[in-house]
Amino acid sequence: MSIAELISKLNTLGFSESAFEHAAVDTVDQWAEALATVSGVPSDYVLTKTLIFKPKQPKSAPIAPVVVIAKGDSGTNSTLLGKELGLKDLRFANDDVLTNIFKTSKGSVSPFALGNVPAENVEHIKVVVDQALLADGVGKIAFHPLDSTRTVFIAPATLTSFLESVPGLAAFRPIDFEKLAAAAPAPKPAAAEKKPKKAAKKEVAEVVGSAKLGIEVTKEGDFAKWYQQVVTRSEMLDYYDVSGCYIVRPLAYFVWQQIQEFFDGGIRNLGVKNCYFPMFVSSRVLEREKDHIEGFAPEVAWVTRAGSSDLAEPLAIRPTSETVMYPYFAKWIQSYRDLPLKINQWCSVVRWEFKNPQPFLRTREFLWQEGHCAHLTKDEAMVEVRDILELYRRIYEELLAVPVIEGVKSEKEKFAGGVATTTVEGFIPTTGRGIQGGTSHYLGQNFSKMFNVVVEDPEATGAERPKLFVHQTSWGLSTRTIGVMVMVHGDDKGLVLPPRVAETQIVIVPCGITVKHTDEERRKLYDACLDVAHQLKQLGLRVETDLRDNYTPGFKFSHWELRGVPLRLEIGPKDLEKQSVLTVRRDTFAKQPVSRSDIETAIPALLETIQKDMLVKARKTMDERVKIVLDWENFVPTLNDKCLTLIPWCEREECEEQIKERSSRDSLGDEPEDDKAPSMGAKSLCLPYNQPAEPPIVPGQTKCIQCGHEAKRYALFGRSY
Ligand code: 87F
Repeated sequence: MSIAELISKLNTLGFSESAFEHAAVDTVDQWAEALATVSGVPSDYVLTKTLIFKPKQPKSAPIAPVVVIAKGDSGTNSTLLGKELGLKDLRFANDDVLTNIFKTSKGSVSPFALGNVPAENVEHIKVVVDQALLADGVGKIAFHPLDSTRTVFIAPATLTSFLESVPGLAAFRPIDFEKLAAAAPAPKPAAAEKKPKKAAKKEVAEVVGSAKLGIEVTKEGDFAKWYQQVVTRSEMLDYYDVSGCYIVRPLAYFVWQQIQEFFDGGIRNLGVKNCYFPMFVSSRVLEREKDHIEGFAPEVAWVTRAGSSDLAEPLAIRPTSETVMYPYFAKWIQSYRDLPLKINQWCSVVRWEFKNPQPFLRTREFLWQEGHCAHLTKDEAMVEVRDILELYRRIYEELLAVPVIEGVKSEKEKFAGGVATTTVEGFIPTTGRGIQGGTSHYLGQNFSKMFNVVVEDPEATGAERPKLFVHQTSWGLSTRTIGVMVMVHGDDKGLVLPPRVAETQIVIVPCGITVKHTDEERRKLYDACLDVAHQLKQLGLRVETDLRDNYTPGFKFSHWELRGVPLRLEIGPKDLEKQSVLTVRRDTFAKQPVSRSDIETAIPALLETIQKDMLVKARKTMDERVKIVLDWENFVPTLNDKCLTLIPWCEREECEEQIKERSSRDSLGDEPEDDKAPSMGAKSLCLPYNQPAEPPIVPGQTKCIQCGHEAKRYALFGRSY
């Protein structure tokens, strides 16, 4: 059984989370330590140990192992257990038994290894389960899903269902190890063993609950940890007790609201209206478009119960709203005069992914907008697809100062339900990976045929007017935008926010007040800070004044730097005398005095400069790291230099699969840059609209760098999120 097979089996038994990855562990203590560094694990869980014993038996007897599934800190004395089970001389099973019967090895033993036991051996196995794992109130139980570098947290009921599902396995036996030890003549005190485990658990809780101040790692040094610390410690986001779900705190939500405001204005100009559809989808409606939903089905979350009673019909939670909306398109569109129909909704969607969750980038519930339109003609629909893509580009570049590459997806990467997918692709320099930023699809008539969204041909004459299926578009952009922005601009001090989306654009910090200064002098300085703040607020700028008297200026600088505030104004007694303020940019830390009389022009201009410079800098980095590659030999080395590639490509799906496979194989043995990267193959990110001019693709002459077929265009390939 593979890990994936095990997880999908557990899914059928009530388990709906993902496995957490960590360093390989051999002991319960190491396990606790490893989990303490993993984000998103449940706040309360029980560690376990699974022990495989073998009684002394005649050689001719079939091997009859005893599998003990116990709480990590339960005393599992083999002599007492042997007595209880009426077995002589219980000993730990040797490696042969682990390898040949359970197909596992020492550090990785778990109850799930029972799923590997050949049928002829299963009937001889005894399974013992520690009562302490089955008691009321036990939350989640931790096991390795066949491999000690991963952990799943499952409910006790899932464990028992799993055991019951192993074909041929006799009933398991619950044993109260505490009672067993207490009843024994000379019980070994289990207390000594218990203490360190409790301490280990506390450590987990402390790490989860801690509110450390700064960023403890560098962006280059440990990017995954850096990102996690930046988003949490800047107070953009917090972890939640449902794995893969996060709280979007005001600082991040403000960014989202700026995006909403901009995009709402943009789509209003295009004649799109906002609306809201319910989040629940009946299975009948969801599955009406079978082909489209098929590949996505494992990610659909279902509500099956209300209170204590099962629903008559389970309800899906929307992962996207095509099938929710289009039956109503069919109802509302009766004539070509009802076209175009253009609607958008801002909502959250749920996709129960099992890949590693990442704040903003991959979360099980996320905020997005989804637009859905119906047109009479393909041309009209295509214009809209591109208009929306242009708005997405502007959100990235003009609001978030993140450069993107626009293009069209390959056949393999497009939305399977549609005809063509256009995309804006971002780039994360630190990992060298591309990231899909937003997609705008031309759905053609695929959905209108499925949902019967038809009008009469306005051009036709006579009584029998032929029906025309409408041409549809759909487009979506999510809070992933925020994660991309953080990854692109953040630095070792924390978040760096572009002024247009910063909740606080300017922080004013009084400086240079010492014990030598009088209360009067302090008050004058504070008043000056408040005056400047007032003046700037009048201009519509978002300003904070940090007059807290229990923190030093240095502490305040770090506080606001961590939170990404684009501009700091320092005002000290000397500045008062000179009638000036000192400006300090968050993006460059450049300092520049500004005269009080110039504030109203200089500060807004400086914010604009910061906004512009952030994009220029990010674009320069991206441009340097998007490389034209003209032969396969340079493909993987270029990826390994943390670059994306532009390659002459044949655009065949088969070739794309080969590129992924070959680039993954060729890069084995690389420095691991994060958990996924070492052997990650390259995907096509898009066929950019803006094609390199040099060297030109010559029809009939230029070859695809992978397969040698005729190259059609340059394609952007890279490792990606
Ligand atoms: C996950 C589960 C079920 C993506 C899914 O891109 C269905 C889907 O249809 C699914 N994940 N998709 C494709 C979404 C296509 C399209 N929908 C409107 C968008 C933008 C907004």
